[in-house]
Formats: sequence, C-alpha cells, structure tokens
Amino acid sequence: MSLERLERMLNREQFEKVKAIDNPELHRFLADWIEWLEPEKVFVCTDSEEDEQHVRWKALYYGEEKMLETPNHTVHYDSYHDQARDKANTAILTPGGRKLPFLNTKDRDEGLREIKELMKGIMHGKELFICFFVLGPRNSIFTIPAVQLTDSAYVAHSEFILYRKGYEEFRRLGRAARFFRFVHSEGELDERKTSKNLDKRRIYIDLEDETVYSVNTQYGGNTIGLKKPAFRLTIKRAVEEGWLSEHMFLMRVNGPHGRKTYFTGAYPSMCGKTSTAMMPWENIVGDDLTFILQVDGRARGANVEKGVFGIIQGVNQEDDPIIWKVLHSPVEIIFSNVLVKDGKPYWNGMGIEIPSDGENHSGEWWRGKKDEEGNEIPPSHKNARFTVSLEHFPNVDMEALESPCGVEIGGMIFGGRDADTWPPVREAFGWEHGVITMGASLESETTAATLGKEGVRAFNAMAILDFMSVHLGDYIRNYLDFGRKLKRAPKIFAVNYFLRENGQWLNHKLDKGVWLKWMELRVHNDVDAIETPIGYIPRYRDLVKLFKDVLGKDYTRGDYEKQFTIRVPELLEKLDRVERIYRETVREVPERLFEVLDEERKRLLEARERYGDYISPFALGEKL
Ligand code: SPV
Ligand code: MN
Repeated sequence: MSLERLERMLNREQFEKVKAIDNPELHRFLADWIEWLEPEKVFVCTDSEEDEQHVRWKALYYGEEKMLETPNHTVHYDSYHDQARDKANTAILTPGGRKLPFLNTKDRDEGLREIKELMKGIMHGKELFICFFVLGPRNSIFTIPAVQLTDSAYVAHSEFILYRKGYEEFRRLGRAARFFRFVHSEGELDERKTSKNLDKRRIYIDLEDETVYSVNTQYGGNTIGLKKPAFRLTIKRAVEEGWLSEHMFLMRVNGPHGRKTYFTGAYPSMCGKTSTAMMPWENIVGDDLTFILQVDGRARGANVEKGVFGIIQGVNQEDDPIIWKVLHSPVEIIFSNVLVKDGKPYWNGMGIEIPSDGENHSGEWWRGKKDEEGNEIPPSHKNARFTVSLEHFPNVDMEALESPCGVEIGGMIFGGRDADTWPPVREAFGWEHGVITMGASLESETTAATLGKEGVRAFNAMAILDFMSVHLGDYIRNYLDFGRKLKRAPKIFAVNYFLRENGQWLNHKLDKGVWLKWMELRVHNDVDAIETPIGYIPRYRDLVKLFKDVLGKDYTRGDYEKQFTIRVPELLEKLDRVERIYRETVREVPERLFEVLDEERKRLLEARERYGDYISPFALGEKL
C-alpha cells in the first residue's frame, strides 16, 4: 500500500532507492509525510558519493550556501533572529501536557495537531531530501538508525558532515530497525534565503513515536535532526534501558609512557567544551554528544557524531592552533553567521584585523551598524559556527571514533561558567559524590547559545537541562544505578575555567591543559591530592611541575592559593540553592541526593569552624 503511494509520488530512480529498504513502517512514514508536505520533488540519499554531491550542489543552487574563496568552503546564514536554539518554542509532547520539572511540555495531541497544521503543504515548489544516517558508529553496540526529511539542503549537507551514513544500515536491518524520525521544514524564505515566519517557529519532540518536528527555522541546533532533536529521544531511551546519553565530549588524554586515558566532559554550551576536547597535544574523539554503555563492568563511550558543529568566536591561531589550521585548509567546511569579505570568512576574536564591511548575519554590514534595538552589530554572531568532519583534524583518534565497542572511560568531567564558587579542578570522593555534588549540582551563567539574557547564573544539571526529556529525578536515579552496576567506575571531576576576581579571569585559557594532565594522573593514582570538604584538589608541587611541562610556565604560590582557596560561604550558598531546587522544583529524587548534599554541608561547616570562611589549600596540609 505505502509502496504504491510512494511509487506514484516519486520518480523511478528515487522510488527504487526506498523500495530497496525492506521496512513497511518506514514506507508508511515516508508516504504519509510526502503526501502531507507536498514537495515539488523528492530526492532520496543513499550512501553514494554522488547523492551526497547532489545535496552539496543543491545547497548552493537554492542559495542556502554560498561558495567562499577556499575550495570546499561555503557560508550559510540563518535569519538575524534565528541564531540560536529557541528554547521557548521547543516542547516535549506529553500525554495531557504532563508537567515535568525544567521542561517545556505540551499536550501531545494538541502539539501534533498544531505542527501538522503548520506543515501542511509547506514544501510547495521545494525539493524534499530524504536522508538516512546512524547515531554512533555503524553496526556497533551504540548504533541507532535515523531518517531525516528536510527541505533544507543546508541541513542535509550539515548532516553528511556530522553523521555516519545510514542507508546501507537501513537495508541491512530491514524490519528490525528501531529508527528515529525527523521532519523539518525551513518554511518560507526571504530574499536572503533565511526562514521568514519565525513567529511560527516550532520544535516539537514526540517521545512516543520517536519523532521530532521542526519548522520555520534553519539554525542547526533547531534543525539538524540527529543533533539536539535526537538527543531528547536518546536521553529517554537511555533512562529506560539503563545507559547514559550525555552532553559530553569524548577525548583521549595522553599520560606518561604512552598511556592513553579517555575522558568525557559535560559543559553547557560556550563553556569551553570544544576547546578542551581540542587541546592540541591531546586527541579528540568527539566534542558534543557521547553514549556510555556498560560492558563487562566497565563504562564504555562512543561519539554519537563524526563531526563538529563548533563555535567559531574566539578561535585564534595561538590558542586553538589545530582548529585554526583546519579552518584554513581546503577541506569541506560550512561557516555559518560569520562576516564574509572578498570570499574570506572573518569572526570576532580571531586575532587578526577584521575588515570594516562585508556581509554577515545581518545582511550587508559595516562597522558601527546597529540593529533595531540600537545595539551595535559585531562582525560575526557570538554563536557563529563551523561545521566540519573530525577526520580532517590531525589530532583525531580515528580508532576510538570508529570502535564498535567504544573506549573505556577513565574519567568524567563536569564544568560550568562560575565566577566565584568552584576551584579550577577537583576530584570527587566517588561516583555518588561526583554525580550529586558535581553533575547534578552544576550551575552556569547563561550564554549566547540560546536566545535570551546572558550572564545569569542558572542551574544546569549535567549541562543537559536544555535537552532533558524525562523527569530529572528519574535521570539522576539512572545515573546513580549506572555507577552501581560498574565494577570499575570512572573517576568524576569538576572544573571551572571562569573564576574571576574584580572582573579579571584567574586562569588563562590554556590552563585547562594542565588540569587534564592532573586528572589523567589521578585516574591512575600516580599523584596524591589534598582532601578538602568538597573533594580532592591538586597539590601545589604537582601543578608546578605540570605547568612547566605542559605550558612551559612558572606557576606561583600566589596564583595557586587564589585559585584553589575553598570559598566556604559561596559553596554553602550554592548547596542551599541546589537543595532548594531539588526539594521544591524537582521533588521526586532519590533520597540519597539529599544525604550526600547534607554530608557536604557538614564537612564545610566543620572546616569553617576550624579554618574560617576562606580556606587556603596550604592550610589543608599542603606543604612546599
Ligand atoms: C550547543 O549549543 O550545545 C551546541 C550547538 O552544541 S547546538 O546544536 O545549537 O545545540
Ligand atoms: Mn552541545
């Protein structure tokens, strides 16, 4: 039945491609949506280079991307008001609109009705791309197949860069495929080829059918189905099935004598996640999303993706030599929302002179140009990005990237943007302590990665709150259970790159390279540490050596003392804030969470009795 409908709607060549997949459920889904969206034509992407090339060309042909001077480089613009994830118009569809803490939910029936209405006939005159990808390495314990429908060749193009092709995987799995579905339309476009009807922008996540709908937007975080839309679906599956789907990078830190130790790291957007994973002397596996499964009592991780949709602001030759080099080589890259002048891309904080006019996310741009609210428009948007495959990075760990069993995780890091509370690095006493006082207690100042005010301290458990799709209490319970099942749990660490004093940063951008090396040593118990009320911190002498070895820098006692002072009043206030959130807003959480927070509070109060409000690491047993 569905096949007959598809045969009517597709040309012979495209029809043969979908027919070759033995999956009636897929056929029904495609037939229903093609009928509904009413595209002028349909293109089905197999895994062939030719089909990928078709998509690349269509992005140029339809004007969603423009060529830059360097071969294989293109630029894409999103509407001036479509530069980040739209949290307000993103909703999880739940039966009866059941409320869940921190989540934007909407009644499922109503949401489906609304989104279908918005999408009826929306692809008139347009080409619909049907693409098949997988999350995780192909044919692995991590693999989840997914099909994307989109009328944006830019979105499809981005996905070819970011995900492993999945057409053959669909053919191999046939009826057994439990696949995700993504339906996207950029809607009507203006003369700049950017989405016009932003008032009708919606991103609705249907957990029941494992389908995400996205409409009247182009910004990647709203539209690239396998990225953040899929993330909501995988979090739900992970909690149901007892594994972890995390907003984490995955990287290799190189220890002494060729030792390889893998770390994951969860940080809210724009808090140093990509730049940590890109430390030039370490090796990247992934920069955004990691699946973690338990195999033989060990936590094993894999990158969900195979490319980077990274923030370009501040990328400069000195601090990010690898990204810089990749961005200046003729490999396939989509730049988005940057300034372009004479075919060259420019961005804020690139460390070289930027032209005083050109084209950017606001259209024709000149220095001093103001937006409707009278704010000066910078050369590039703060959330401007680059999209590139990881294979082009000289420091990628390809073996780990493609390993069907992932890699064993030695340490897990949680980090936020915090001006005054957490020290630059510390280690948890154990899994529970780390999950609760570091992951589940994460707070971070808001950034330009989402629409809305910046610089506001906000609770952001596991840096995942923007993407949460289940009750936070269930998510934390699953986390705690996951650790209990492990014979050897990864060590948990917390970092903070953003400590400030009188508006000045206390750390340099590259100091994180030292924290990573210290954490690597701690995973193998190669150095000891100072026990504090909030976990273990590094000894001064170990950091002196690491600063010298890693950065060639002298690390002063004064810097160490300032950075690693235990700030008891701020830490107690934070504990109170976090506890209040769990008691009053989240409510149903494992009791253990409150016990662990209480234990931490007791330790802090006792320490204050003895040492006062601000405790120097030297007072806690650090000797020269
Ligand atoms: C993030 O904001 O966390 C990103 C980019 O990784 S987005 O795709 O917008 O989510
Ligand atoms: Mn992210």
